[in-house]
Amino acid sequence: MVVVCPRILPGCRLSQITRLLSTKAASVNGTKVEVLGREYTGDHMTNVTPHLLSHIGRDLHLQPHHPLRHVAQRVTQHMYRQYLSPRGNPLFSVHSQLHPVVTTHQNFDSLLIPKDHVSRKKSDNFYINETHLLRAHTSAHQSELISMGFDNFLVIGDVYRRDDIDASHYPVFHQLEGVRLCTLKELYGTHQNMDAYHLFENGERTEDHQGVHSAEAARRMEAELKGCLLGLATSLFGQDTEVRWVDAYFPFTHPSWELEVQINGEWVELLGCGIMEQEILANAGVQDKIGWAFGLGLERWAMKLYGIPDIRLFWSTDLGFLSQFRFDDPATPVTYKAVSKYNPCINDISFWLPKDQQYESADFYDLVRSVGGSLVEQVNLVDSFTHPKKQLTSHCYRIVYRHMERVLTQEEVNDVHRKIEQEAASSLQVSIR
Ligand code: FA5
Ligand code: MG
Repeated sequence: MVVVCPRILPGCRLSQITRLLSTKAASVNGTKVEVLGREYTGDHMTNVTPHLLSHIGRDLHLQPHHPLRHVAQRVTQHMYRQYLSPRGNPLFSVHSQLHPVVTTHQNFDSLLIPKDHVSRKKSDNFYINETHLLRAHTSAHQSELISMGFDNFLVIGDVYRRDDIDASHYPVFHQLEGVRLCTLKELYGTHQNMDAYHLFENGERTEDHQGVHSAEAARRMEAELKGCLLGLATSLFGQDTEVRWVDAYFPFTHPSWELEVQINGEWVELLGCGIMEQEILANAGVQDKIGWAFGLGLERWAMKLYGIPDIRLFWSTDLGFLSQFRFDDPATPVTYKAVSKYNPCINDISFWLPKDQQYESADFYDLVRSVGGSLVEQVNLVDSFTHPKKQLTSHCYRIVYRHMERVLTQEEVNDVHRKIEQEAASSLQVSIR
């Protein structure tokens, strides 16, 4: 794999560019840019790099047991519980596999972002060409989904922004978007004199509401939106977690707010939200509804929830990181423990289980921890089979040895591994194979 040119720039020789990395999911080759089976022709706006494209297709939010997936599932479950149809089914649909390449119309125009707005700059986005870019936010899908007839939906996906790389910034992160449109009846329920209530009026735009919205309808929507999101924050972080609302501005919502939470003594933005600009709904063919929307960063929520200190860790393929999230119930409480920067030593151990005695894997895990102490990072059952004739079951465990502060020697590891074998044979009555 040869990476010769950091990005396609005018002045970068074609022969150089054509040797750029080609991955399964996305590649750039000359002026041809391929992303997840779609092909585009690059031009003067193209600034996607092979390194950036290598993130496409990782789909961290869809990977079983990945912390971002656990968080996405918890948000989804919260929304399912909050909003049920009269027949008891969840109202929200989930769209988590939408193609990450969108048009400038989707990412900006459909959201009323002015033509000269700073957020369109080439220096802030990853453009495929003049008309297409890697979505900079999941809001890019709002308009098309509303046009398709969806009233309550979530969009979950990877988003791309040109940014510095440090502990809290990475050019690829994940957002979860929520959109809810309500009719008058859905917002107010059924009252005797429904004529007294209305969603729309022909008034002045104020700090609190758009000119087309009645002040009361806007207030109700705000209360519902904030209630839903505060409920989400307390269900994930606990009742005592301090959060605060901050007034914000987005071209596609008014009024708008951000929700912040404290992480290590600093206020961190968890999401942006607001009452959707009515023009967006009208452009998508919706006349009789009012909408709210929010967009949250899954990494930010996961960092708070699990105490993960660095956004780059989400991309780690190190089992020391991933194994900490290997649980099926996304609500399992977990606090992340730092992974050593030293290389691991991996040793397997196989034994026959005792025939006439109770055996639990948990007993072996305890034994490994008590003999191996801080040298052991992980123990996992990797194979189990029963011999048909002998009627004996064999287990194979993989033990990952790694120290937080120093390199381990193979002899040191072998020594501990032998002790574990001896101890297991004598106290658990297993026969080492
Ligand atoms: C948006 O992207 C809006 N589309 C959100 C929105 C949706 C507002 C619907 C109103 C209605 P913003 O750029 O602030 O806004 O990002 C939203 C959230 O994504 C932030 O609150 C944060 O949680 C997360 N986020 C933003 N930038 C980063 C980053 N560089 N790294 C990690 N997470 C980020
Ligand atoms: Mg923001």
